[in-house]
Amino acid sequence: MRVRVLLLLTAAVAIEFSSLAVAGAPQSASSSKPAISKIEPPNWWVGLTPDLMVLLSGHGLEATHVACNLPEVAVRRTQATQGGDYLFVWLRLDAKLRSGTLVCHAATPQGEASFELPVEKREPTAQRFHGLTSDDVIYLIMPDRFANGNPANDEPPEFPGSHDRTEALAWHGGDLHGIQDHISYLKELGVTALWLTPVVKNGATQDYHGYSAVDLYAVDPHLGTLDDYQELAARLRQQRMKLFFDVVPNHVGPKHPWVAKPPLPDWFHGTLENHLDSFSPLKGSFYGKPSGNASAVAANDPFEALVDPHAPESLRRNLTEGWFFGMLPDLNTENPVVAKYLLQNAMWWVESAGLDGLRVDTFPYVSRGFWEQWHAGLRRVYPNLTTIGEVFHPDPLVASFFAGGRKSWDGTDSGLSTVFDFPMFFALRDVLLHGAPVGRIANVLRQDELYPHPDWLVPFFANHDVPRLAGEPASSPEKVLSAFALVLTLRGIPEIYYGDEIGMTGGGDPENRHDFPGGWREDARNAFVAEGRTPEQQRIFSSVQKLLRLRREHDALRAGKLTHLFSDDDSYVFLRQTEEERVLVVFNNASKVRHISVAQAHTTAEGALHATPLYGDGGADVTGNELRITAPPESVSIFGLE
Ligand SMILES: [Ca+2]
Ligand SMILES: [Ca+2]
Repeated sequence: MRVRVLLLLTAAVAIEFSSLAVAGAPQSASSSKPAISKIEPPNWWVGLTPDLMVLLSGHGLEATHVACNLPEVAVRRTQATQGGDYLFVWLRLDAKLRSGTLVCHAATPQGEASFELPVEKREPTAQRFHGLTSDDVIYLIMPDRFANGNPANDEPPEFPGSHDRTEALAWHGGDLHGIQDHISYLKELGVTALWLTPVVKNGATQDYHGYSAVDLYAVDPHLGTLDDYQELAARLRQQRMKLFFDVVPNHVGPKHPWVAKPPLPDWFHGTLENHLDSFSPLKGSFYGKPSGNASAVAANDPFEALVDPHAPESLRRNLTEGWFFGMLPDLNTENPVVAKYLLQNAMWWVESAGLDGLRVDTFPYVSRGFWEQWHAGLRRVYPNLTTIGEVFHPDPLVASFFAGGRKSWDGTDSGLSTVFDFPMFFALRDVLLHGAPVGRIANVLRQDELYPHPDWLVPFFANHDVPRLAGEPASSPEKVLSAFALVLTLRGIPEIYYGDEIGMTGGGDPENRHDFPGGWREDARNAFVAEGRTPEQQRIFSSVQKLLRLRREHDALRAGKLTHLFSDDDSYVFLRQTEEERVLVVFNNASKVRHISVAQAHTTAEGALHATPLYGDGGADVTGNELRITAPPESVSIFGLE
């Protein structure tokens, strides 16, 4: 209950509340001269927000008086914490403020320290912050594993021993320059938007994945610099491609300096010594679920209790306040000061690089009240920004609960643009690899009604957290191509995972994160170019490229209404339709050829007299009364219907 009450308070009152909480904490008076070692954010922009909260790190910052040089900037209040090792400064930025460098002096009885905060003009916004549409296809890259554009940063001096390509869990040397060097490859493939796993600075030799931040305002030196990130974003924009930042408001890395010394006593949920574990206490039997997990890949945690209006708070708290894996420090997103820090941080990345969206990690593990406020703050400045939440769960009822666009029983609208279509992911994997009925696909689609914007769902068959599809024992190149064809023709904004377009193999993490062959100068083969691919790699690449081209050429595949024509244990036939065209997609999962007849009357195929093959080896004979379809084993075929 405390969480809900806090969030209902106005920001100003809530800040006072947190200051009261701090007043009671033991703090030793500092006698050292003031020193400032870090300022967050390091810069800001004119006209972005009417106020700004600055977090200074250093020493001797207690009993501080802060004054700044620009008359348009007022210091509203300050608060020193941790015996003067942190100082929060709340600034009001007058609308008359023009660009300049704010120089502030922090004076204490022991001396004086100063800090500078450049406040810049915003770049023209016309080409930035567009957000996604169904014209887009997202390509997920783990930057350490894609291409090494700058061998000089492979092992930054502050991280000795961190680089070793022979170690699956070490840094491999891929970087932002490497991605920039291969924009032409991505254009040739036909994807339009990049989602990079987190580029923020991480702290441990095994944190190549980026999800263990130690500095939320810096690019990891293995990957490059902020300039490199901004240059990559600009080069992508020139090519009309979009860029997504992977944001993790739920937690930071265990080595973040905050863990030993939090800026506020309740900066985290709990402490290093005493915290909850995100492991959900919810047992399957609570809701009468059969024991065992029939799905190919288990969900992160049962999120059912978060969705259930009748569940007791005790079933939810581990999930939203527990430390992820029991080890990742969980930010106290109910504290308005933490919430302000996280909102400003997200805005800083979006503004710094002109981003089109944010992929939001571990979405259910953060309270919905936080998301509502966070999204409201972002949308005030970036109304078109797309946010995609990770809700790792097979049930559309659970996944849809977290999508924004309407208030749920808790009176909260998460504000999230959309979610990854994990239910479709689970269905596709079960169908392709584990003999589940193909009808599972239609079963996921029939529940689209649950989502405020089903056309924005992000269908996918792989990401960095699950085994490569081509690496699964029951897989085959045909199954990989079926997965691509389905994901690229079903409704929504598809996401594909780097390297799947050449059939990269590998099991679970970290084997699903191998280096893209040819991304390193010393690689024997360069699969970024046709002559460097094996015949099998080239076959998959050409088919994916063709599917992406078809998607570009046919409005119906991007924006058309989807209707089922046929569905059973082995096959699914559906139609995508706009006012101008109809496109027929036929999926046969059986190991033998299939002949399917579909009566056209009272279906969206009514009136069609001809089918033009667009993709695949299937056949379709259209009589006007009946579609007579021949579907090869383990295949997808696509036809235009006239
Ligand atoms: Ca490098
Ligand atoms: Ca949390």
